[in-house]
Amino acid sequence: MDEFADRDVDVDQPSRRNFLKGSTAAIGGGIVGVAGLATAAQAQQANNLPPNVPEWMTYPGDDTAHNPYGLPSPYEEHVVRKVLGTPKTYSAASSRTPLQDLDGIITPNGLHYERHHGGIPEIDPAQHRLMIFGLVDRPLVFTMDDLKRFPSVSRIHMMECSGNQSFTATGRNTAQELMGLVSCAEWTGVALKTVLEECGVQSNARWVVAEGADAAAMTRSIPLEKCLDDVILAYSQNGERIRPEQGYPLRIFVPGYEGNMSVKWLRSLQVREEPIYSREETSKYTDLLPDGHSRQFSFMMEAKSIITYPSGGQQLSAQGYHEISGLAWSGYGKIERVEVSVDGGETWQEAQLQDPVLPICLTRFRLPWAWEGEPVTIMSRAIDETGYVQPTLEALLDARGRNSVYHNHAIQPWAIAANGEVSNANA
Ligand SMILES: Nc1nc2c(c(=O)[nH]1)N[C@H]1C(S)=C(S)[C@@H](COP(=O)(O)O)O[C@H]1N2
Ligand SMILES: [Mo]
Repeated sequence: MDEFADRDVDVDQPSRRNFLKGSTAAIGGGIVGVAGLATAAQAQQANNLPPNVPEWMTYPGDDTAHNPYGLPSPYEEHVVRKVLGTPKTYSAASSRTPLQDLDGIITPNGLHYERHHGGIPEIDPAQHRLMIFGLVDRPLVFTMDDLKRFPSVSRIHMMECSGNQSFTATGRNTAQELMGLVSCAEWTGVALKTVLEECGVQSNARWVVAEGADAAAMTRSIPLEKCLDDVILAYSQNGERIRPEQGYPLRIFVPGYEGNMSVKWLRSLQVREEPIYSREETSKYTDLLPDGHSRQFSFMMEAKSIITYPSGGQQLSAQGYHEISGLAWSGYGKIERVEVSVDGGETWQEAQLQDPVLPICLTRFRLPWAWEGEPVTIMSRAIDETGYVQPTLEALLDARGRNSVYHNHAIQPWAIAANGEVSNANA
């Protein structure tokens, strides 16, 4: 296992001098107030604007329309997951989180990204079992009720597909299209360590093989050491039971590792001496290096970040003050620092990190910025608590060659045109 293979990527360390040079972000321009009413539609709506009493204050709200399970405002119906292209079948689809439309760090459950290889199975939790066998003293079969009787744990973690921002992607422009295969939720369940201890792991055991109860029978080998550390058998997501898309009623959640290790609809765990070398760890999810060897295994998700405002497909409405905002994360732990460049990578300024800053979790960053109306390229780079600096695409390609599909964690630059239009500067 060579988890550190790509951590030798050579990136310029930010210098103190560059910080000072870049930190001229005086907040100019002011915030634009309610402007003149330009269109007929706006003029019609003027009746609802101050100082008038808006129409919706003139009668009681319609409580017959009460939703037993609440939905967002109809005015937000554009904020949805998105499937790229026209997938042949939805069962082999991935759908992406609209990163550019979300605030904070938690992904609402209906917007968590999805990736499934054999569709979403409809599982009756009363008939679902988790079987643990192999190198254990007591092979056991657990019902969902059995698992809920164990002491529980809750942790907020991001999860990212190794195919996020894939090296082979073309024609993508928004944050959602480019990097929407990352999401973040509070996961609740039982520590795998607790359940494995109940079964009694034998001394020659090194790996745990997780299998899903979907038509793809997704199967991955996880190092035992990781399983005894922070892996969760999760049954809840942001407080409610895991959604069917996310693995109802049970998934294994492997913090910091590529998303495909977090097997959904978990039905069995086999404790072994060797990995099982499943389809997902031979024909897929390996990374071909220039010398013809493959990186095996490439579990870890590296430090990464993306500016979500302003980002591709958006338009700056005015010159002057804008808050640059985005997300950073690392499979190795906490985000230490995020730096933002508003001059195409010449100089870098330190962004503010919004609390909480949690390990293996999306971290929100912000930087006040005055746009003078000139064309600029903006970008962010994450530095995690190991000191690792998110590389440029060129540095990453130099280190890894051009055969890889997965694990692109390069800096994502956005080009802002003089008219305020924002687009993918790599396109
Ligand atoms: N059983 C099963 N588990 C699975 C998959 C699958 O197809 N079947 N897809 C994997 C992949 S590739 C990823 S990236 C994550 C996606 O999890 P999500 O759909 O909850 O976002 O689940 C992983 N677990
Ligand atoms: Mo994935």
